[in-house]
Amino acid sequence: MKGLPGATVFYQHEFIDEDTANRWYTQLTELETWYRPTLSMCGKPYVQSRYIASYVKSPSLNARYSGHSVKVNHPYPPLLEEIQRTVSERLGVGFEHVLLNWYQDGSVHIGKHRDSKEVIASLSLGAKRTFIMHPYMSNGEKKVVGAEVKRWVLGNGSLLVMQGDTQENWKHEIPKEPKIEEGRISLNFRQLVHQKR
Ligand SMILES: O=C(O)CCC(=O)C(=O)O
Repeated sequence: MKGLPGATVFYQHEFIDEDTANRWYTQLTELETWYRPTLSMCGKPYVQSRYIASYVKSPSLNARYSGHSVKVNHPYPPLLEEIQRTVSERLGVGFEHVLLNWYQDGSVHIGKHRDSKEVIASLSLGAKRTFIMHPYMSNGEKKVVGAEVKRWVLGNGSLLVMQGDTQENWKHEIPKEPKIEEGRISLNFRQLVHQKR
């Protein structure tokens, strides 16, 4: 992806075909493990607007985001095995963990944040949503000189890969888009997980 100095980001708009993306979206909404995570900010609990579900390949692994533990499930259901196999085979990268985010409509969002440094491959299913990358600021200065905010639309069946120094130098978000009535699920495959439970 051009225009993102200090980041290594790949984006493919039609990674999987629309029929498969729609079928996977509908089937994934039926998972029984969805829940809304609670983050604690300044000692107060905040229930997040999106539902998440998380699976690990090995029961000895766990996952944390923004310093918070995520409820992990094991084993992967067959559909998630199939989806992860498709992504891994096409990229030539194995993954140990998947975090699913379900944005039920455009009022559901995820704020600006950075993730851990491992390769993250993110498959989008359902409604198109805007993705925004913001230069990371440290002591009032951009970590990468000349970096500017970049936004584009993540399509149904698209794949986004972030790796290298991306998380060091950039934040990302999915902002609210109140006019969007349809839902979107993102599957975020990671190599993660080096902390034992
Ligand atoms: O839904 C997405 O595409 C982004 C998800 C994300 O940034 C995260 O789970 O940390």
